[in-house]
Amino acid sequence: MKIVVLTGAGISAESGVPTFRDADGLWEGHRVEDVATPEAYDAKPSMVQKFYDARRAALAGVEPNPAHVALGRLGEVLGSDLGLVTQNIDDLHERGGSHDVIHMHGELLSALCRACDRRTPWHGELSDFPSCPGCGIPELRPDVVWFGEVPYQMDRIQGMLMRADLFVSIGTSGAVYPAAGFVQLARACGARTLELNLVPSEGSEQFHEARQGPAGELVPAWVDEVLAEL
Ligand code: BV8
Repeated sequence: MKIVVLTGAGISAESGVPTFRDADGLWEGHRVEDVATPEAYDAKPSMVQKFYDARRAALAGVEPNPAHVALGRLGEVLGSDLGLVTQNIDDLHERGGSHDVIHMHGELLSALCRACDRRTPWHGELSDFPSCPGCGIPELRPDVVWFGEVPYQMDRIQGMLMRADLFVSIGTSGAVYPAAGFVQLARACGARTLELNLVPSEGSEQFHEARQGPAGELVPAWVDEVLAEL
């Protein structure tokens, strides 16, 4: 049984990581277009770097919740038959026991050099514009996909969606593309589709089944169901 899971900010909410659209549209006091676009970075690099420095630092104070751990358990059993794609840039899936997580919007704990394109694991700050360990040029930016930029590993993700028997979307508002379109591709290719979310998302109608509730409760229960059927 091939399963593809897509997660969004809602799966990390119970760990204390703020979501994007639950806090009256502001994101840690910023409008998305002021901090998550290449134009914003070019216009105010320090402000954007500080926004990500704060989120990177906050990771040290949060823990995976039962939803992350349940998906880790599912991956232990299914191995490569589970594809885990996340829109989140935190490392809670990895710390919850998942392997080979596809971060389609990048990762907070990685820095991307605009001069040489190298990626470097990064746990500290970038707003002091350190030199790239690879080329020595101080052009390191957060290794995240901003609006208008191309999400990572799209070919791999689309191949997984076309082969999936089941597509499950967890904790995402269905507001951002191309992630919000995955359910359509999976369904068109014959997969059953399930949404697990606190409230019905913008795309709820496109799923065969939608369950509402906190991920910390819904995801472990769903994983138990799947494991019982194997
Ligand atoms: C691209 C990374 C081309 C950085 C992010 C007009 C129409 C349609 C599309 C567009 C358009 N104009 C422009 C576009 C494209 C644009 C887009 O979709 N814009 C939207 C706003 C209209 N997309 C892009 O630019 C993307 N690139 O399209 O390139 C392309 C396409 C295909 C192939 C090749 C090339 C790039 C988008 C990536 C932007 N980067 N983040 C960072 O994180 O700082 S997006 C950001 O918001 C997050 O990464 C996340 O992915 C995204 C969506 O947020 P969610 O994760 O869903 O979180 P949200 O707060 O919205 O919702 C939380 C949900 O959880 C809620 O439903 C809530 O009810 C639920 N919840 C809360 N608590 C719980 C819970 N559920 C369960 N349990 C709980 N406890």
